[in-house]
Amino acid sequence: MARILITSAIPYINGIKHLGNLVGSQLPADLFARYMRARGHEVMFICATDEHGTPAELAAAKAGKPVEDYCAEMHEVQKELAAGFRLSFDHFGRSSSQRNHRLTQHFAGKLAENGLIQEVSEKQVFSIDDNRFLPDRYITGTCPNCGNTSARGDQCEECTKQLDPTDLINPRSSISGSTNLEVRETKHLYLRQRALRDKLEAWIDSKTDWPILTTSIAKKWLNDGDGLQDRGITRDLYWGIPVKKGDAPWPGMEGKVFYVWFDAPIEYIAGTAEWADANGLDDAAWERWWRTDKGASDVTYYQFMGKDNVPFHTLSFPATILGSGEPWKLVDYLKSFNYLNYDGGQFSTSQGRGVFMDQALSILPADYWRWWLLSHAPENSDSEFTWENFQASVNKDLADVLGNFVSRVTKFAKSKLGEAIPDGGDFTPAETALIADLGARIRDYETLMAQMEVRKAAAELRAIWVIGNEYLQAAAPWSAVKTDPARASAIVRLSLNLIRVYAILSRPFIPDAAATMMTAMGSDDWTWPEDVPAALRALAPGDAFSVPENLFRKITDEERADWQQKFSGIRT
Ligand code: B3M
Ligand code: ZN
Repeated sequence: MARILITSAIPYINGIKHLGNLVGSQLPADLFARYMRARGHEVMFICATDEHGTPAELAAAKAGKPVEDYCAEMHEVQKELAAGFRLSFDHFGRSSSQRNHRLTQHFAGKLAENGLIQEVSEKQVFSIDDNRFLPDRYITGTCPNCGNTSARGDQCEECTKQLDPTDLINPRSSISGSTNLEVRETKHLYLRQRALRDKLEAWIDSKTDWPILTTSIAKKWLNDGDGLQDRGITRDLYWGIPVKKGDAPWPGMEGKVFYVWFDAPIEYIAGTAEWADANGLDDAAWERWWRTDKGASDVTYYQFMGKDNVPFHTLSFPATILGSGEPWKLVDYLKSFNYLNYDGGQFSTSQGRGVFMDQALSILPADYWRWWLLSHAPENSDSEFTWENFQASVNKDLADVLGNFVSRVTKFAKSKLGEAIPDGGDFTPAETALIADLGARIRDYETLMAQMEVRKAAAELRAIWVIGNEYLQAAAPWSAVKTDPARASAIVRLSLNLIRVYAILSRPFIPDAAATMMTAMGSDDWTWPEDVPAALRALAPGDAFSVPENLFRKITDEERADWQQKFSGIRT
């Protein structure tokens, strides 16, 4: 039994995530976690909400709520949606937790001790009426390029020109509207990533098994232009983790917080500590996942994320870990994803374009989405969600192939042989062939799942479902029952056992349908089918089974057209 640590990129707190976000991190991480648990490994699967930074402050202001309240509410919303999608986190934490405060301050303190923090003086806009420094995007004014009167201090959204706040004509505070602004000197902390460049490069070079997408992004950032840059890790914001050196104050840094991207990945560790706290366990319980001096040297750590998050996880976060000089666990394997597009364009949170997690669950149960998203995961290139494709996949794969097999077998068995597992004779060449085929495919499926080849694993699973239908078609118990009832019993017995095996194999993808299948077979034995012939005799003859309700329904053309229309515009 191995010990497997899995983290998914932690979603921003400001708003509900769309399906593109889901398939790029949390969902494939869940697939992998479920698979590894099914194989009997010890799994720790952590996610959280990413709660700090300007976007959180702005979203709270827009909602007219104190940022603390806004984050607490949105955390609950995201947690519930995660549960709705059956994301099986061991803990869904919060980057604003006290655990993360302490750990973030701890890392900053260690980095400072090791000479890796530089204090830099900068000029920044101070709002006298708001009594605070303003981050660039908190300043509004007229764009010198196109005349847009509500350009932001970092960029004009009309003409897309990148701006400095001092470029703006008639600048004003986005908080109060005040024009009473002046430029003042302020100090910020920089993480000296350049000093860690060689260490980072050697570490990345040692990861020869990483997906090309991951390595190419990491190398690009390591080598492009001037190469790895030192990075500001503090901000003048109210909401965030106060800048401290461990437990001690940091002179000159009063009123400042750490940059959201400094504390967010540390939440992976803090989230595991939150898990221990929530379960009444001591520090040793989470440290054995993260500290190689405290038991984590036999842990394999996997991260899942969209490609835009790769630089922070291959350079910045490792710089924090390596720079601390302490024996914290570094990621072993980083699985990254391209983007999922939506119906001829992009999913967009700011524009409300696409299908969002709450909307998806309001029209169909989680399994339908899980299956489509995972079987179309944007692994080797961007992929696209269209309603036609969604309808076709659901109707063919789930309803026609898997659902139909389960329904045909159970209905036939019940009507001709009664509602108990029949006693069947020995396997004939037809069953032997099925077992050989199934066995080979299951071993393939295992390999693909272990390699996190999500799309290929889905295709293999579908092929496994197909061979059940083919077997049933060829064995034709409906004919056999007239001439050779014992043979019909044997076919049905095997087919019912196959349903149980399908439940086990399919569970990482479609956990609810898997549970329905298992319950219908009157079993709760989720043992992985290492030994296929044995697994196909696992249900005891005489035990009751039942005909499950339709596992999957088909999506009609009217529904498809209706949803296409409903989600074509902009979310309000
Ligand atoms: N919150 C961005 C995102 O949700 C960011 C990830 C943080 S991972 C430590 O895509
Ligand atoms: Zn402009």
